[in-house]
Amino acid sequence: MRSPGLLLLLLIGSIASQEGGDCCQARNFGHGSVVCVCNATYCDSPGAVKLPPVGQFLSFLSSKAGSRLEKRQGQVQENSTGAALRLSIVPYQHYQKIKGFGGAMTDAAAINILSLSAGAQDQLLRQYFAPEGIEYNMVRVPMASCDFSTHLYTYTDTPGDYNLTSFTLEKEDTQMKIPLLQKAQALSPRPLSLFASAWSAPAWMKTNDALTGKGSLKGQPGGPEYKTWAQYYIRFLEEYGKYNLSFWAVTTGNEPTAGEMTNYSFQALGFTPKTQRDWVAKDIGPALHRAFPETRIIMLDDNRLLLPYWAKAVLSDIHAARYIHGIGVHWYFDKFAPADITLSTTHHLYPEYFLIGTEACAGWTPLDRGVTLGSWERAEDYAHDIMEDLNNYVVGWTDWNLALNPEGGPNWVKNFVDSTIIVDQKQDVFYKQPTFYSMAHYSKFLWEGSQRVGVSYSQRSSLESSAFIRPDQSVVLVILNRSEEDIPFEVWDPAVGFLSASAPAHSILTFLWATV
Ligand SMILES: *[C@@H]1O[C@H](CO)[C@@H](O)[C@H](O)[C@H]1NC(C)=O
Ligand SMILES: *[C@@H]1O[C@H](CO)[C@@H](O)[C@H](O)[C@H]1NC(C)=O
Ligand SMILES: *[C@@H]1O[C@H](CO)[C@@H](O)[C@H](O)[C@H]1NC(C)=O
Ligand SMILES: *[C@@H]1O[C@H](CO)[C@@H](O)[C@H](O)[C@H]1NC(C)=O
Ligand SMILES: *[C@@H]1O[C@H](CO)[C@@H](O)[C@H](O)[C@H]1NC(C)=O
Ligand SMILES: CC(=O)N[C@H]1CO[C@H](CO)[C@@H](O)[C@@H]1O
Repeated sequence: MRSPGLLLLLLIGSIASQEGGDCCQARNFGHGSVVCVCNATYCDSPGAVKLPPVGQFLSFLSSKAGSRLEKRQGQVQENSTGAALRLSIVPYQHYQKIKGFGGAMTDAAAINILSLSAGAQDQLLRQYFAPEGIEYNMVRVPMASCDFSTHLYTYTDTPGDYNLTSFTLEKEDTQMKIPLLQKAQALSPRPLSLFASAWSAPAWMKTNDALTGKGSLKGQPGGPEYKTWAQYYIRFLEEYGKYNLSFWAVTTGNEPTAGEMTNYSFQALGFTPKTQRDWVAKDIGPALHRAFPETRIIMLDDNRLLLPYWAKAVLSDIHAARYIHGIGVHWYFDKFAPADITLSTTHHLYPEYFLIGTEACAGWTPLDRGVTLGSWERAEDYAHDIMEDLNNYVVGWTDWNLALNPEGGPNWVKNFVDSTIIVDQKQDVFYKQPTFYSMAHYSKFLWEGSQRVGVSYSQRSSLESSAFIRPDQSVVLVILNRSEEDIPFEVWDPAVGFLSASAPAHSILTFLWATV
């Protein structure tokens, strides 16, 4: 018989691990901040967050100095703290509702995750999808190969197979991505919103007879190639459906400008705004509506600097617009495309279509290429871009590869980039990068259906912020300080009172409190 003392110890142990709060096993690689090291038996995790009673608030801090979702509980006060800077929540200013946050299950991500021991794989998936992790609810799934694959393939590489009789999923789907997606779904308390993006059509359907480089579908929208390409999407959804994986949305294709204007060294399929518009109106729109009426169509799936131009070209046509639900944006070149004149302008022109981030990664520019373990600069780039998007009507943000190796691959054209989780297979460990926590500050707290509200500043400040009311009426406030100084401030929510706070230099803070 077990002694009551041991039982009590076991109980306390299991409560502690469910509630998280385990410390980051920090490792400094000399790039500004630290990574958190996880293995088959240990990983720091924020735990399931319980909303404190009215009158108290929680704050979570991550910083360049090394804090990682460090939890504090505080008392809401009746009176102002006297701080010069006051951020007031303006609950009657209502903006967009949140869809969610996530990453992409590429071939490379699946290869890396599966290279770990079973225990470490489980830890990694829990970090993203379980209630004790950062609670991703969206996953982007490439249809067939992209640059983050080890070889070139589509699901119908038999020339002239317009009826798609040879359509088959690849082993990357059946043995890697699908089992991992099923595990992710099993860990998540809510249904995951999957969305699919294709990089290239089979070579035989294309003007350049290749998956890579500059080329588009042969013929015209409404013609055999465009029709078959729409049916290929339907076949993909049917095949994944056999594994109980249903898709919330499909995009009209990854980066259509890549195959149209540039000679990409990897998989691409060119569309102009006109061919995208007409393909939706004549082919994929009606075909998807017939076969999968619940599945959304997201147009663009390319850089926001193309807005509002592409939205106008596609959505001003009622035959295309009736089938489209949202506009997907990538974050590359965001510095040259101010959020207000791209995102907000598009929102005001087409308020009934949601805007959503469908791809972003660090380490993609020639001057700053690949993995940098522990970079806080990249964490700030993420946190800033997400906040800027959210403050300009974007409803969700999807990171690129869920996991990469220390080189930033595998990638068959050596287009290596960074990821929120870097897998070191040799040591059976994975590193959670600072960018992982940037995602966490939003993904863990902003449930689907949370609505952005106003924040008013008592004085000018470079402190960035975004506030939301969740479906249970609790408030989430995310604060980003990208500067060197610490200055105290207070938050005023007319519904509850004053919160005394301070954002350390180079930090991300999430506040959470109940109002009812
Ligand atoms: C896993 O990490 C924990 C915490 O750092 C450590 O105590 C343990 O020895 C590690 N396990 C292995 C197998 O390395
Ligand atoms: C808040 O301010 C009022 C008016 O100045 C004062 O009467 C009250 O005692 C203060 N409450 C607290 C908790 O300090
Ligand atoms: C495609 O299917 C149609 C109808 O079943 C058939 O008439 C046609 O011959 C098929 N084409 C090819 C290339 O197999
Ligand atoms: C799919 O789900 C159904 C019902 O939940 C279940 O009966 C079936 O076994 C599942 N199939 C697969 C392939 O997981
Ligand atoms: C595109 O690039 C490939 C090499 O990546 C090259 O072989 C080909 O000639 C280029 N085509 C054009 C039209 O520039
Ligand atoms: C809490 C706070 O506002 N901290 C700092 C954030 O960054 C700005 C910009 O330099 C500083 O002025 C603040 O003191």
